[in-house]
Amino acid sequence: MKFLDQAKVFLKSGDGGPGAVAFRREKYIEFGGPDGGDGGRGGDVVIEAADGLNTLIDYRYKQHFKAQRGHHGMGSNRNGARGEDVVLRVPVGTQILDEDQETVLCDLTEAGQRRVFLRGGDGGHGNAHFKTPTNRAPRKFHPGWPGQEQWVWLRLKLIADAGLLGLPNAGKSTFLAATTAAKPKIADYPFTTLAPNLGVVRAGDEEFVIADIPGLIEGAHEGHGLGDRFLGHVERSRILLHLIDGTADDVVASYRTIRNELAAYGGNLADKLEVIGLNKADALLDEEIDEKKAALEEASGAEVMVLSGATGQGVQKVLYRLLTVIKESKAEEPEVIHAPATRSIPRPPVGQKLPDDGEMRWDDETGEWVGGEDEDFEEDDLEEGALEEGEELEGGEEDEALDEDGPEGEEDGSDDDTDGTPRHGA
Ligand SMILES: Nc1nc2c(ncn2[C@@H]2O[C@H](COP(=O)(O)OP(=O)(O)OP(=O)(O)O)[C@@H](O)[C@H]2O)c(=O)[nH]1
Ligand SMILES: [Mg+2]
Repeated sequence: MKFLDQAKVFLKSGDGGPGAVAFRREKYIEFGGPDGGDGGRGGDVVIEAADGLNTLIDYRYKQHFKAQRGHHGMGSNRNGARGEDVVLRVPVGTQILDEDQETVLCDLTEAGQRRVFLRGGDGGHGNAHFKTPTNRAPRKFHPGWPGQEQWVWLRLKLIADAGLLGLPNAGKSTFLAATTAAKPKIADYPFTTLAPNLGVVRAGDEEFVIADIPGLIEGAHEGHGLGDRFLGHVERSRILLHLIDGTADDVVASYRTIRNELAAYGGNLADKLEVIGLNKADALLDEEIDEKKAALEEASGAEVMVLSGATGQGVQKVLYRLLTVIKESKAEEPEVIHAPATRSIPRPPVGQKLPDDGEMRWDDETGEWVGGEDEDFEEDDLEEGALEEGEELEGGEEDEALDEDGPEGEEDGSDDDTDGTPRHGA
């Protein structure tokens, strides 16, 4: 399977549906009154962490995700139906980043986790809502609140308990293949592994996940070789297994190269617990093993384990060591990742112009909607609306007649608005 660890996608939640303008019209019931229902809420954009996925490859082919808009309200006080949500299924360990590729907006670390990332716009009120003692037959309605839209980056950081590190050809993929059911490509040339592989190690009742990532070379942090971008995948692991090819002439130089790259990468990688493995022991003479082990122990100041991924020598001991550390670490801190709070933009305050009018904008710095006038919607503002059924329009004419003849004729020219905005034609 192809591995893709980042993708840019466009998300949009559904607009709210417009409210309806309708009047009750029945035989023998004169001036039946407004009965236009409210519009439905737009669908949300939901992000869900799904088990069994380990790539964002799907998002290379489809990049636009739009939730359905809310349905419009109807006569007889029927409210519009809610728009359907759009659900993005992503692998566990996916982060959602802002367009700047730095700000983490959402972090999905557990299977089944669901976040409403962009909320659908609320539906607008139908004319039944605008009925007041002074305007008993309003033709006003609200067009509904717009959905939110945003370009974001999806970035996958695999969550493995243990990360395999080493120079190309150190035998990382061979180790993964020997200890798990994974079948990574193995060959005696550098950069055989081009993308991370995950495998589950089963040790008795226990299991843990290890990640095999492409080999690092000197200068990886400057982009040499495949660079260090795959190090992100072991950033979240609890322990690193640093494999060193025992057949190399200078094992200490191999060790230092990787340690330097970890330090250059930053984050907490260089401080992570590390098990050092002198690998390919089957191809070494006993005195070579002793000599190289001693040199590495001196350079690292830590115990060095001797193993051979090819023959299985020493492998169980290494797994046991990894498992012990992982278990201790899980007992101390069940969750390695502290997910930052999701940031989402609230809808504009009711009674203000929609951003579509070019008058209100979300200001990221103040965290508020800015601009826009404090005025209500007039039906004149709306070119098209919820006037779906022709006969309901006629009802509106009766309503004007009623207004003019009504006892509160002197109040003509202002409607139920608190701000007293003049009505059209006033
Ligand atoms: N003798 C011996 N050879 C090994 C051992 N482990 C791996 N090899 C050989 O070393 C070569 C590289 O092995 P890989 O497992 O592909 O190494 P890698 O670290 O994954 O390499 P990259 O993916 O390029 O970073 C292959 O030819 C393996 O057969 C071992 O324990 N003993
Ligand atoms: Mg490999």
